[in-house]
Amino acid sequence: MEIPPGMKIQEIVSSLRLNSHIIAARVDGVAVDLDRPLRRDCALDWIPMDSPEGLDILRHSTAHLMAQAVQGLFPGTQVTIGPTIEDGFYYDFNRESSFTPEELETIEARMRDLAASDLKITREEISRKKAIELFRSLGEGYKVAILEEIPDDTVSLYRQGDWVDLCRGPHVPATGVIRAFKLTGIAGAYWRGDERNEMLQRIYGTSWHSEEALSEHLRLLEEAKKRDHRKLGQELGLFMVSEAIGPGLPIWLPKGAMVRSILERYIVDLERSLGYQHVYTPQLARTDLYRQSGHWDHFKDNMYPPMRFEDKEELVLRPMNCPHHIMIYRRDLHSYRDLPLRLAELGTMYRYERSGVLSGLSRVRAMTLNDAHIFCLPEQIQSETVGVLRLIERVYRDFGFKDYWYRLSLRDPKDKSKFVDNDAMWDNAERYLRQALTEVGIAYKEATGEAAYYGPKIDVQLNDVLGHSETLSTVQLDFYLPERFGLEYVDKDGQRKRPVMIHRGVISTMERMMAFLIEHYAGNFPLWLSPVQVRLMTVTDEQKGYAEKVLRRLQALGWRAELDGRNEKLGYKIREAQMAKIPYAVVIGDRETKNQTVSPRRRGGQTLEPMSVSAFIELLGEEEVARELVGDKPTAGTAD
Ligand code: TSB
Ligand code: ZN
Repeated sequence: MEIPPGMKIQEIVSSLRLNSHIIAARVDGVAVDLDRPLRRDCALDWIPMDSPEGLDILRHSTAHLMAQAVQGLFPGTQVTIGPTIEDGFYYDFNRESSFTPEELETIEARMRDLAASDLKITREEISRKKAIELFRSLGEGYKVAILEEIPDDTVSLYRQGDWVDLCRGPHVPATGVIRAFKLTGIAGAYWRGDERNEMLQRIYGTSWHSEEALSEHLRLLEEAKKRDHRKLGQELGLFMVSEAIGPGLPIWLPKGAMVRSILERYIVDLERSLGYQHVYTPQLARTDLYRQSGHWDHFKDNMYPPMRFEDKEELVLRPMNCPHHIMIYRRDLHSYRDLPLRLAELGTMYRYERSGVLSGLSRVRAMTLNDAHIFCLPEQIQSETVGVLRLIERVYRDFGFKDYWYRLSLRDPKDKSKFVDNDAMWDNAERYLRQALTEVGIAYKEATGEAAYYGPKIDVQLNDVLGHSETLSTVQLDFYLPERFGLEYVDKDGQRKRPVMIHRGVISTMERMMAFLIEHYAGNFPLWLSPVQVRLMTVTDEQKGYAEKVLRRLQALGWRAELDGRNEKLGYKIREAQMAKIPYAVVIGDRETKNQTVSPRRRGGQTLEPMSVSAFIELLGEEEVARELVGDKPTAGTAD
């Protein structure tokens, strides 16, 4: 088709009868509005609404729609910024009072009206000076502040009806395109994210290309809310965070501590069986140790500041355990025959994470890592890396993790401050990791800029119900620290050579693992991980003697059992056990007492026939060994 100069992209869309899902276009790779006229030869691509880029534009336009509704409903409210985020958007407003849930509904209704009016969305370019005058006259001080920092002479405005915003765009052609949206939350946020600034009112929302996509997303949000480890951790008495102690410094309550100690025993036993040697090292070290390791140069932003005593020694809380293990390696002169040396530790460490990124147990400031450093010969790199990958796969099978993927995390060659500068070293290390992944037959995605400062890594990313992923396991290949600390071994030929280090974490930090487990099982821990495995319950006081006998027998065999002998209705006791997500509620009534049996009931609701105590113990034993969830719907389905 012949396109006369000046023809608008929208006209091309119409004349080609392209589907109405095209909401923007790319001209020579740059995303633009459909309203844009074409003036010269160019490459033209379509941006459909249901593509990632299309959804982003749609969400951005929905943020504008929301701001228009808010300013129409609440005059005097100032707009600040309104970006898109994963699956949605927010807009921060300056308003005296915070928004209420009822007001969100009113705003949503107004947005629907504005969408129904199908207001045309138009772009306008004006000088920065004019824009400053305009927003000043509208009383929008924040926009003026933003404009004053923009270096460009011209800026773009977007108008819909009588509402205007400063924006780069692009946007959908008209408000009528915005159909499937929902406002999802309210929060406070500081202007420019700085707590010294005033608090603004943030409204979150989500927007989709179809009603079906929206309702599926809302369903997943509900599911995620039910599984949220912060909520379940509180309800099930697993952990707490105390304002008085500090953010990011979680407290493990007795039940959570029980799960943790099971995890620790599990992984330590498994590692010992694979030739790892466990050690204990302190959580403090001289700052100089971290100067030598390079943490001070490359990881300082995540470190707590040093402590000094009488100007003598300067100590820091360690952000990683590697240098301590390196000192253990250096204690002896190693022969090639001693390698690989696999030093492991449940190593407690401290990282200064910004308060905005802290979340329950999954991102904290005080944490204990299932850490190990493998010191090996260059010719052992491949087999050691493969060994770790196989260990990860084995562990994931035991926990029933299925929704995960591998990421090869590489440095960003342009970022010389975050990654040590040695091209040959990085290329070499990368090659080894790729070979190991290939040997195990693992597919992976690459991610630039995600490496450790000392080397590339293989990260294992676990997805949550919303499809967001976070790193659990990691395998990192390091030629750098052995060099920094002058590590050596004596080779076959009598020559001293440099060993290589593999840093690895399998079940990650106890904190992050616990967060994952709570969400993965929706609080329904399988028998082997349950803090309380069995709760016996009497029907009346008359069965107490027998019930206590059964309790002692179970406990003597190491089962985590308790007795609910309260004077409450049986139905009530069963419900409570179910709320506490205990795998077995075992009823002991008259019949059971007479026949010396028990009547177990599984957490999912399944009632078993009365059986002898030995039969019940045997059943428990089999279930614990299998490690699988029995009588529950763990990963799929709903949380309750
Ligand atoms: C594996 N030196 C290596 C170690 O030898 C190291 O510390 N690597 S790390 O920095 O990647 O951290 C290891 C793991 O700890 C990460 O993969 C992640 O699962 C977990 N982790 C990192 N930061 C946090 C945090 N703030 N809260 C909870 N867990 C974290
Ligand atoms: Zn390490």
